[in-house]
Amino acid sequence: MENLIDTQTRGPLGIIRMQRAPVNALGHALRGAISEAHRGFEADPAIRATVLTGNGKFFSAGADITEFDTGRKKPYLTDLIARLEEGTKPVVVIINGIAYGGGFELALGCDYIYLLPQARLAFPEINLGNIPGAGGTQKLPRLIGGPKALDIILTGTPIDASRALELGIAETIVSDEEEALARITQTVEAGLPRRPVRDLTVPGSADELETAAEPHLRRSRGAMAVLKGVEAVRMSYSAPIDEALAWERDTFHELNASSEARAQRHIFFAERSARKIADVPADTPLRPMESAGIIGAGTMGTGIAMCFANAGIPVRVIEQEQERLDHGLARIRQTYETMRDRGRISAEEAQARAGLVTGSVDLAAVANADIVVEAVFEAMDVKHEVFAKLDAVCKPGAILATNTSTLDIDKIAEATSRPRDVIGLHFFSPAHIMKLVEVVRARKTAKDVIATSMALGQRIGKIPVLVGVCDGFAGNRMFINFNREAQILIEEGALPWQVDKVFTDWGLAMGPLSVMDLAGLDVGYRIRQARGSQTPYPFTTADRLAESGRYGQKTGRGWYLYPEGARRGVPDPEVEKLIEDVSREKGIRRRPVTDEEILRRCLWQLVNTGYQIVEEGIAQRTGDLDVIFVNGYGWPRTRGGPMFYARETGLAQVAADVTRFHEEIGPHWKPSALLLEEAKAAGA
Ligand code: T1G
Repeated sequence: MENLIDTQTRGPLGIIRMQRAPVNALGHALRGAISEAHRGFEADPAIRATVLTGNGKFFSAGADITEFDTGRKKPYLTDLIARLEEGTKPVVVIINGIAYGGGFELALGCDYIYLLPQARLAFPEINLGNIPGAGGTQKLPRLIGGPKALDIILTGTPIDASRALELGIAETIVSDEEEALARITQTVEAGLPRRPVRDLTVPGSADELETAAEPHLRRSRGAMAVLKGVEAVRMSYSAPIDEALAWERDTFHELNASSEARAQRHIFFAERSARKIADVPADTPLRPMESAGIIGAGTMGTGIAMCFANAGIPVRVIEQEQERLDHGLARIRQTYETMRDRGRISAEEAQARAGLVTGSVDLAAVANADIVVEAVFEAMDVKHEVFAKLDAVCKPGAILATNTSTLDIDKIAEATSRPRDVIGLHFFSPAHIMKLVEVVRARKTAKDVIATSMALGQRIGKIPVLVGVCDGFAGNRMFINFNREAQILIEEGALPWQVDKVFTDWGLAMGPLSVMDLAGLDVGYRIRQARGSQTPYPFTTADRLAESGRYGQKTGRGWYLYPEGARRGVPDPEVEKLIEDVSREKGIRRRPVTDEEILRRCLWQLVNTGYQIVEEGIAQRTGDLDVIFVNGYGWPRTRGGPMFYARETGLAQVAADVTRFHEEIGPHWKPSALLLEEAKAAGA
C-alpha cells in the first residue's frame, strides 16, 4: 500500500505530510497514520513542535465521504483532533491548498495556522445536508466570532487566503513552504507556547448571533442542517466545550442518516461519475479549445456565448442581419452590466467578459474557431443549411455542435462531410445560468470530440452529462412524459392547482402546470403541431388553452389567471370548465384523484422512462438522470433526483405500481425491462 503520509524531521520540527490521492480525504487509515506519527514526535525529545501539511492542490478535502455508509472505524477524526489538542508540544499547520470540512477542522484542532497563497477554506457539509462534525461549529466561532462563523458554516462558500487572514483564522500568509518552515522554526526556537483554539473564548455577544442567523433561517425552508447549524453556533457561547462537541458529533451522525443527507451524498458522487465514459478513456487527448463561434444571436445563442466569455474564451456570434446581431450583442453587454451593478462581478470583469464577445454577419468569421455552436431556428432544413455552410468554411478538426433540443443529430450531421466532428450541446435556458449541458453523442461522433466537449462543459462551469440521440434526449424525454401524466390525471378528475400543490409540497419550486405557464403554452403547442400524429398522447386541454390565446404568464392567462402581471397564478373557473368539457368529450367520468396517486403516477412516469433510457443506452447510468434533473430542471438536491427517490421508495414497489398502471391505464406504462430486473435484484 502506498504511504498515506510522509514524515521528516528538520531541526526542532517534526513534519507530517498527508499524501493520500486524490484529495487527502481523511479516511480511517490516514487518520491512524497521522495519529501515530504525532505520537512519535511527541515522544522524540529532539522535536519541539509538529508541523502538519498536505501535498499538491490539497491540504485535505475532509472526511472520506465514501466511508459514511460503510460504518465508522477508530480512530475517529474527533479522536485524532483530541490527541493533537492533548499533546505537550505545539502543532502548526501549513495549509497548502484546499482545506474543506474535516480538513479545516483538523487545522482548527492545531495551535497555529499558516497559509500559502493558494489556500482555500470551507465547510461544505451544508451541501451534504449536514453541519461540521469534528469541532468546526465550536472552534471557528472562538476564532472569528459567531456571526462570521455562521456564514461560513451555512453557505459552504470557500474563502481564500487573504480573507482567512483578514477574518483572523490564520497567523500569516507565506509565499511558500520553505518560508513557512523557516518562520515556524524561529518561533519554536524562541519558545512557542501551546495555544489550542478550544481554550479561547468566543468574542462578542450571543445577541449578535441571533441577528446574523435570522436571514439564514428565513431562507432555509426548514432544512434541518440550517436549524442545527444555528443551534450549534449558539452553544459555542453558552455551553462548556466538551458538552457542545458531544452534541455536535451526535447531531452530525443523526443528520448524516437522514434521507436529505443521503440524497445529497448521492448527487455529489453522481455528478462525479457522470464525467466518466465507458468507451472514452479519461486520458483521451483533447482537441484545442481557444476560440468559439456561435451561430444565432437569439436568447439561446447569446446565453451560450456568455458561457464561453465567462470562462475567458473569445467568442464570435454570427447572425444574418446586422440589426438582430446588434440586438443580441447589446443584450450580452446589458447582462454583464446588471451583474456588475448587483455586485456579482467587478467592473473590470464585466468589461473583460463583454470584450471577449464579438459579432459578424458573415459566417466565414468562424473559420478559425475551435468550436462552433449552432443555436438557430429549430427546423431541420434550417439546420442543414447552416451545417453545410459550416462544413465549407470551418477549419479541419473544428467541433461542430448543435444546441437542438428536438431534432435528430445524426440527420444534422449528414449535412456535412465530417460527421465525426458533429455533436450536440444541449444547453438549458437561461444558458448562462443553468448548470446542465446534455452532451449528445451522435452515431458517428469521434471519441476525442466527446472527451473535448465534456472537458469544455466543465471548463465553462457547467455540469456536462453524456446522452445519446433520441426524441427529447434524456431530460426532455422524461419531463414530457411527466407532464403528459399530469395532463391525463387532469382529464381523469384532478385540477391543475391540485397537481401543482402535490409537487410544491414534495419539494419542487413550481408545479408542472405553473412551469408551462412560465415557459409559454404556445411553445409546446407549436412543437406538437409540427409533429402532428407523432405525438403519443394528445395534450388536449393544453392545446385548447393555447388555441384560445392563453399562453401563460406572458398573456396574463394560461392554466392560471395572472391578474395585473402577477407572477403567481390564481385558479380560474373558466379553466375548470374547459377541463370538464374535455373530459366529457372524451367520455371520461371525472373522479376524485388523490394526492398520492398524482405523485406516484407522475414520478413513476419519469422513473420508468429513465430506466428505458438507460436500457437503450441513451444514458450511461441512472445517476446521470438524477444529475440532469437536479441541474437542469431545478429539482431539489435534498430529494436526490427522481431515480434516487425511486430507489429510496423501493424498486419493488415502483415496479409493482408501474405494472399495475400498465394494465389499468394504457400502453404508455409498459414497464422497462431494466426496471423489472433491478426491482427483482433489489428484492432478492
Ligand atoms: N471523500 C471522498 N472522496 C472525495 C472527497 C471526499 N471528501 N472529495 C472528493 N472526493 C473524490 C471525488 O469523488 C473524485 O473521485 C475525486 O475525489 C476528485 O474530486 C467531520 C464529516 C475537494 C473541491 O464535502 O468539494 O468533512 O470521481 O473531481 O474538482 O465535519 O471534490 O475521481 O473517483 O471533485 O479538484 C466535507 C467535497 C466532507 C468536500 C476537489 N468535504 N469535495 O474538487 O476534484 S464531510 C467535502 C469537493 C466532513 C466533518 C465532515 C471537491 C474538491 P473520482 P473532484 P476537484
